Amino acid sequence: MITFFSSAHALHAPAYEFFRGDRVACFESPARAERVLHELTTRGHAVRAPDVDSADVLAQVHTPRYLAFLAGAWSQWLALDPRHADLQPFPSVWPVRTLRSDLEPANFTARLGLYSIDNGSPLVAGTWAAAKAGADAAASAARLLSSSGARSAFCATRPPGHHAGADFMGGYCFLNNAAVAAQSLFDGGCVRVAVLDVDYHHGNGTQSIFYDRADVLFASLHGDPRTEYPFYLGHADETGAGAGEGFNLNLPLPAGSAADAWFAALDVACSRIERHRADALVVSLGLDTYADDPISTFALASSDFSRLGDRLARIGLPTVFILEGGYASEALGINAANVLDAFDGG
Ligand code: SP5
Ligand code: ZN
Repeated sequence: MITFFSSAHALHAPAYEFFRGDRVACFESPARAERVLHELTTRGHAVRAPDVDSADVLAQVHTPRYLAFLAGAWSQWLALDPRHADLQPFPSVWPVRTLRSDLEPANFTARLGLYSIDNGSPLVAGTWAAAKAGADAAASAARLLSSSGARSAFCATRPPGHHAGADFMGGYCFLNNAAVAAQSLFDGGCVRVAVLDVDYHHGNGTQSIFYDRADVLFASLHGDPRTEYPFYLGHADETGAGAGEGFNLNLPLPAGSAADAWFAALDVACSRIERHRADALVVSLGLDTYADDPISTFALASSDFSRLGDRLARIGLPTVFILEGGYASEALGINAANVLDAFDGG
């Protein structure tokens, strides 16, 4: 399986995030992608740079004003004060219920809040370039499947994407790479696509982007949002809206769930995907379900990621894998490669 990787990911290297009021080192770090790349090349996987410009498909997935804000955010931050070069901007105010989100404030921090769901997504000078390279990788993987008949491709992307919606960032995510891959697959001739999100956290951004569509089935297994991030979406009663009713499947699992429960839920998701009769599958491959993940509570072992790859191969669809979360950096490469190698062998 071909891996798409851009060294531009390293341009997104924030220095800190917040945890309970304290500054802590970022869980989402450049080392993650480097570990994955190292393990894949050690195992003989072929690696390519992205070769498709995702600008057109990004405009189908995200709003024009959000894309414009994200692309210009760092230079606007610097324009406020040159000393901002060493500081990360964070939102401090948000347009929640009763406040207006249709108007873009002139104030930078107010605009950052308008386009953010949390203060947990640090933005730096290279964020846009890194995120854009990730979206280019997703578009490149989709085109490879559509044009060459390849059965699968992997995007070793960071920052991740599945918490980013049409007009917001959050959860370390800026551009929704899985949505870019799914939308690109339609442009390549697919009529129905399924997105399976196996990250520990619910893929609120991907769900919201496709919530009213019947041609994209979104299925997700994740920590129950009553206790786990992103808290405000991911419940079982979210089944789709309008034409998309019945095309959204959430399988929340209690924090602390063991592998047996997780694989039972995976089977439910895979069966639903098989009924969708999709032309292709996008997998949001978060690896933060691993037992040693520092911010998550599921208990998958490295061998369980091979079992995941086996099960996904049995669906029998052309598949784009997109790296999402996973913060136990030492094991991240092994866990990702276990999924991909089992899929290839299946
Ligand atoms: C893509 C992805 O996996 N995003 C996850 C975003 C999670 N944001 C909340 C992080 C909270 C960190 N809590 C630290 C707990 C340390 N014990
Ligand atoms: Zn996650």
